[in-house]
Amino acid sequence: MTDHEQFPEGFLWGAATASFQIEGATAADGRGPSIWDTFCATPGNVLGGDTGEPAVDHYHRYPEDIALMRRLNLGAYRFSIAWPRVLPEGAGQVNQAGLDFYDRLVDALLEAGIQPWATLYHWDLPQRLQDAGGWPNRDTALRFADYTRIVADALGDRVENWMTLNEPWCASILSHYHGEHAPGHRDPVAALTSAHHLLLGHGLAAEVLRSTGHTARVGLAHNQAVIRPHGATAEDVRAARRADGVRNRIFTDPLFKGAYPADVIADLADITDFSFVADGDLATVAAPLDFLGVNYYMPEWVAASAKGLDPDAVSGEGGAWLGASPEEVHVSQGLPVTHMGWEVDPSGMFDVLRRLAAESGGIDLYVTENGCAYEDTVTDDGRIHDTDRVDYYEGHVRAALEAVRSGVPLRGYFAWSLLDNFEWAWGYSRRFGLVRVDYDTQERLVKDSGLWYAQLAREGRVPTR
Ligand code: GCO
Repeated sequence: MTDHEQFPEGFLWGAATASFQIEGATAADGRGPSIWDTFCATPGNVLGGDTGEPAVDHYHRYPEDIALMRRLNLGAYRFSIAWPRVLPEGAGQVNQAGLDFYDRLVDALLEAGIQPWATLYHWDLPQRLQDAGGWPNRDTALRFADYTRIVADALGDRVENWMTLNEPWCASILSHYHGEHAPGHRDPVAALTSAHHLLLGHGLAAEVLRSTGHTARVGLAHNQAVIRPHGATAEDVRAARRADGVRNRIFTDPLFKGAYPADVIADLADITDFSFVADGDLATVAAPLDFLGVNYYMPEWVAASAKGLDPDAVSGEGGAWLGASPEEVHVSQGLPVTHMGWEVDPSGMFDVLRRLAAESGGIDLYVTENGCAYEDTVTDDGRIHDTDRVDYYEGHVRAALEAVRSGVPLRGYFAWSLLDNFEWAWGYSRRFGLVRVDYDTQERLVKDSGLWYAQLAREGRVPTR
């Protein structure tokens, strides 16, 4: 047997989920409302009028779901904690029953031999904090640190690996500028202010996690975009630089260099003077991380203008990204797409890992999300032969292995997602699971991709097919 398909000893295989996407039980045991409950309640925001209820009822079915994780041979499970379960009002009175749910979950994971990897914020901000101004309000970062203290005190004796935030770009710019996610605003200043306050919240939470006296490895899960110029022209290269600035470097430069990038400050000068940055903030944000989580799905190509391009390939006219000039656009390359319409290109995974390994100064990297939605069908044999999803995973896992081979300190990989679930603005219409959920019965069924992944996780080598 050759070893060219083999991952290093100890490489961690996991799967990821997020509280609002799977838990359901939105009013159980004293949980308060989150901005996603509010967002879902407004017609037109979420496809089909879907809501977080009942999702996949993981709140009640977690023992069954942990049994599935065992079947998939997972070494780790990345989940998120719902802030409004712990603090229904966002601050103040702790809801012990909500905290107890995570206590039971962590105990059950450890008993099953699965490492719990906890994300503190995967977008379900307590509605009461939104009413007080949400992430554009600096106070939210301080409340996030308070919430972190409560969770770390309760779980820090058993949870070692913590991610403060999931995808700060989504929680700030996608939700406050593009309006696609809760709270659904379209205000560039609010978006940039939110981005800074999320980073500040991350830094403050990191300090809290490190002060508990328990072993805590602190990271965050960042969806670094892989931005490529569509053409080799100076204009397209410039468009790509601008997009990269506001998608990536506006987060990674504060984290790794303790400063906002000068070109981004200049590009955004008409929108903000960055006066939301207070003295000392950037030192807090830039405290060294123990690891970086990388969420990767697809690359993106950008062009300075749609002139001369196939109109069907072009999108985002009039404001493709925050700070874009109205002419700048995204351009699809005609590659195969997933059910999200996202182009499949595993070389983007290799590129993003190489780049972040260089920029993050040698800390451990983990792919904290990678996966795909396809339109699954249950065939007559009662199974789901999702070869498209297996192909996607195989291509990306190979790209991850290539990155490891090239010296990237990649230590693990989490598939998105364990279960089919609530895919945000797409509701339940997009299925990302290794395990299918029948939304009428809540029955779980391991897909072929799940069986493939179970073999990968057991053997630590890419399965032959
Ligand atoms: C994200 C989120 C997940 C999504 C997944 C698929 O990366 O956007 O972390 O919650 O469901 O990425 O879109």
